[in-house]
Amino acid sequence: MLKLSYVTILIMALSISVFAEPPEDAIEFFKSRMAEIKGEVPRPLIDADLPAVKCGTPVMTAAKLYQLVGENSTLLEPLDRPIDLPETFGGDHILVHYALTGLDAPYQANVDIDPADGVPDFINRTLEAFEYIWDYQTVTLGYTTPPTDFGRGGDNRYDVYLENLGAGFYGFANPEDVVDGYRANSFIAIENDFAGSYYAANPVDGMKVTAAHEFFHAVQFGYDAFEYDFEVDTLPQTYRPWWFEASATWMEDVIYDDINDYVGYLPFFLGYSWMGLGSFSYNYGDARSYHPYGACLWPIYMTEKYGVDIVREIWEICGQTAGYNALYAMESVLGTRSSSLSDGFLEFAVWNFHSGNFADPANFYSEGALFPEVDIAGEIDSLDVFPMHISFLSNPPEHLAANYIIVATNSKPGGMRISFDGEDLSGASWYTGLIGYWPGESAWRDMGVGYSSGAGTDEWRNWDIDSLLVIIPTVSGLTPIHNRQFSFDGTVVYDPSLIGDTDLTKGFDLLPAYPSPFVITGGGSEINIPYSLDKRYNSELLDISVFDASGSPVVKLAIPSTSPGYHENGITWDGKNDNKRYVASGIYIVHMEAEDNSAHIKIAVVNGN
Ligand SMILES: [Ca+2]
Ligand SMILES: [Ca+2]
Ligand SMILES: [Ca+2]
Ligand SMILES: [Ca+2]
Ligand SMILES: [Zn+2]
Repeated sequence: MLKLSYVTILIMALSISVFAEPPEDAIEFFKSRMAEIKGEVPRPLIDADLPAVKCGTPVMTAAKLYQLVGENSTLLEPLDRPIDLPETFGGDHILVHYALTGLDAPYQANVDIDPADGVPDFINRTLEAFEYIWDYQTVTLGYTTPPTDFGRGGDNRYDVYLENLGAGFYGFANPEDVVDGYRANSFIAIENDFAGSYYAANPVDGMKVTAAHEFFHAVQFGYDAFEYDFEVDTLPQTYRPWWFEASATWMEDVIYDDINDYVGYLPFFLGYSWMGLGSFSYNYGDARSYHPYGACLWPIYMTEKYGVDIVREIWEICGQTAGYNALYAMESVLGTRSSSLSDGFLEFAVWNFHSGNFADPANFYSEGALFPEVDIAGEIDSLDVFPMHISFLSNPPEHLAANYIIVATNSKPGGMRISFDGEDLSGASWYTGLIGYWPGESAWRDMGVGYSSGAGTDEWRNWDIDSLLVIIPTVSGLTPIHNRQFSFDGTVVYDPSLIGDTDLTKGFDLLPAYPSPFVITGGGSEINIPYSLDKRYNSELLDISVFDASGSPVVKLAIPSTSPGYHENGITWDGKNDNKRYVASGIYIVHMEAEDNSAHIKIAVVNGN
């Protein structure tokens, strides 16, 4: 009866009126996958050069969902806690279960010198790591502690079981009881010795990244154990717990920055940039089975740009609503940082270009030099062939994905005119970026493709000061769209006359200011005017002034930084004129000028004093 009530709550919470009985073949699928993860049956062979599948949690959470919605008792036993692990060693929050002999015995089960306490040293290291991770995630980073397990495993401490898992699996977190409708307590099973794996020679490192990853799953279950995108009638094919995996992999590098296990999965993300952010697959060996780990770059981008708290804020919003609302949560937290899911995703796509040989650790990913490069969907390397079409690429982008089209400038003077026309999308939008790449000082901007038309034009002047122009169409939107690629058409035209800066809005630009209107309340209120700059203005003196509607000068403003690129933390104005008095309500013009260029923007001011 208890289980039934959980199911009822779950169904109400997820607002899904009809759950079909899971098909028998799907139940068998999950049973066999669970047996592979636990090493009870051999895993089907996949290419030995491919990285480990690593995490068994998605199978366990999907099996749990099936067991709940189908009330399927045949899935109960495979989901049970491990047995036959007689030894325990615990700390303040964690209890580690292990065996001294047999297949499950830990790495160097007979080594007990550091300290000589009757406990294998690998178990000492495991407990230390989990206690450190508990403190790091719940105290340092401020996440809520995993829900209590009601004394299971011996007491209320969180239980970790060392087991000989199947080849290529490092660990899993297993949700147990559903509490509050959609949260769950859990336990973790972790590989006992990492024999035969990438970490065979250094199992402590393998244990550490796995512990950071799996314990974050336990924390995630305390927010929403159902934070995945799925269609119950077509499980397992349509089950996509990508945000669980992306953020758990991100957590590995937050806690253990030097191990960099995530880098091994980036070829399946950066090398498949057309593949949607929400991709997931149970077909081990398929790029989509590794893609969710490589998707850790999305939270890495967000935290390197906005600080580590942003991921916790996303999970807090995920935890406010049962079921999958991660994209809305991202829209919300990026919105509080004057960005959005779409603007952030486009900037993320720009960051992803800056990897491998194009890395720029000062301005983009700090570890980008370790990364492989993005896949290039199209490359234009000759100035003789313009106008060049940029359509008919073999892999146009899926939802929340990007293409990269490179135009080599070959040091020829002039610039490019770009036109872009994306397929009309329902429930999604095209966001297209342009990068003028030069080592260490790329400039980029959103080319401003229309949200409804998906079309736009832009020009990139003086491109010979860049080595490459990169066109980056992305598809964004809050509603997941699967199994679809979105086509686009466009042309790139070389124009040697695009030199100098006759265009008044390019080269540098002022972007919409906020708050709008700017209500002067005194006491530190100010308006922020984001701006972008090409690198040619690096050392030039820019003159920025505010004028009133009649054209009379009001005050001069300072530019906070002349480094090339887009500056969200822009030019600020406190609403005072040259005489340190607040101006009257009205329309004002902010004007930015250099010797050869100018830009301006109107702002509405309300004097609320
Ligand atoms: Ca010891
Ligand atoms: Ca316990
Ligand atoms: Ca690192
Ligand atoms: Ca949720
Ligand atoms: Zn995982």
